[in-house]
Amino acid sequence: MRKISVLSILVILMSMFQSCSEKIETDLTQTAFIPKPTSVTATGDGYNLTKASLIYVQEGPAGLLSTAEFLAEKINQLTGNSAETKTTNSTPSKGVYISIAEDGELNKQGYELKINKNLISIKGADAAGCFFGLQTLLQTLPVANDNAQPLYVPTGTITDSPEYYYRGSMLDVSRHFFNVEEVKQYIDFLAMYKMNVLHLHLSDDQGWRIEIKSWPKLTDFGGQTEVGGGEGGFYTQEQYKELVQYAADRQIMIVPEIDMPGHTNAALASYAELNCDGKARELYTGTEVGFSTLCTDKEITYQFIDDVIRELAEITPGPYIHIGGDESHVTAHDDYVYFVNKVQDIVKKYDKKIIGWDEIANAKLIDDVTVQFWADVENTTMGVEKGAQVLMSPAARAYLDMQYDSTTHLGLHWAGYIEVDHGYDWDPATLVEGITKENILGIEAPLWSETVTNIDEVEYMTFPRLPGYAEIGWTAPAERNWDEYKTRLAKHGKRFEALGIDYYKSALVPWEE
Ligand code: TNX
Repeated sequence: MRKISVLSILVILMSMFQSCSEKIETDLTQTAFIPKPTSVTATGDGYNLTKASLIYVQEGPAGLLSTAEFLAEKINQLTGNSAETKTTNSTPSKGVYISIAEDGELNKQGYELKINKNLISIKGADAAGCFFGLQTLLQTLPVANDNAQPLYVPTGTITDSPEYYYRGSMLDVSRHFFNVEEVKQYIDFLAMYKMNVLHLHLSDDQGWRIEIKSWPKLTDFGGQTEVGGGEGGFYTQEQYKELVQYAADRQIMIVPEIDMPGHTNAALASYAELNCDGKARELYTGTEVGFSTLCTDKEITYQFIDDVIRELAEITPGPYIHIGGDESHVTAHDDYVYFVNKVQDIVKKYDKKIIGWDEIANAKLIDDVTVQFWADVENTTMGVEKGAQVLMSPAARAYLDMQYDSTTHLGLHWAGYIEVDHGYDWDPATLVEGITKENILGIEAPLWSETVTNIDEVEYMTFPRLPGYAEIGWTAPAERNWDEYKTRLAKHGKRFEALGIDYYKSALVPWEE
């Protein structure tokens, strides 16, 4: 009897000792931030997040409240608090404070995150900057806190801003359809790493995925299958708007793509009149490319495109519409050029800017066009000569559907294998001769989905490469090198696991046990 109680006292003492000695990280420079911030200085103390109960938002500027609410939700999840948000017109002395910097004080999309014992201040150049500052703050914390440990944020100051304006990823929802919940999950992944664009590849040979009210068969018929013969699907305009809002709350814009004149079999199957021979095509569930084309000399084709772009522009608040333009192998060159010229005018009429795959550089190119470099250097440099900006998505470096190595059970390898180091270790501004930083709008990592059928497979191809693309877009090349990056990435493995992300455990990364 006596023995047991001595033992239990001992156990209690030992566990007390253990929790007292639990090391609280107070050195902000030790956090494995991805993307790497411009500057981090530590002051060696800790802010007790468990005590955070009020998140103040500067009164006036738009777009801050969604960031505050996002933060409140995270804090409450982690600490069990019931932190609330509140607007104020003066800097508080305690809690968390989100505000906008003076004009010119910080670079666009940039922020200053200042943590001291009593106050966490997130000051953004704009609303986007505030959200990115919040993401940095979240990286100082675990993603989950199941045993409700007290949480401290190391004190210090971070100032930070991105190298490129546009940092994105593309999800091909046509070859395989991903539903609203899955797309939201993808948006969450982008948000964690300060990416600000989701490009949705909404139409291709295998399926049309966005409701167009004036051409209902596009989805009623053309949306009903996918690669392999599954049932496909589509987004109603209401669902698309829901995605746009969900993304916007995370400072992400959606760039919708309607691929044309090739990659259009789903439309050609839905409406016979879009074919030059007036005959509807069969639905297609294979993975060949380059066999379909809209009829470029029919009036109805341009009426169709006008309707599609008009409806899409109405539900897309972002400035861009992507017109595809790739691999139109069965469209005669002159017809292709004529077509792309006409489509640019239609997009412009609806006040949107154009992005297209690098082939569109063969057309005239109106003002403010962006060519997305994926394969052809000549096309891309021709685009630059015609005054276009470049979006960098080199297939051999940035395609998320490329296999990691020859043992990867998903994906393709026509552009080569992309191990995690190969995906990370390049500079958009020096990769292609003649294309320099001034020409580059940003970078995008596309995930084509011929072989990718569900969100677990999306995760496997995306992680751990996505954080690397986020860092390429955000961090200056002089501040990046693989050997240092891989040690930071290694610390994110636990975060992926806690989030249930099914990632590729590359042997090149020293993952922490
Ligand atoms: C090429 S990249 C394509 C897509 C395929 C992809 C597969 C581009 C503009 N076109 O149609 O899905 O390869 O990696």
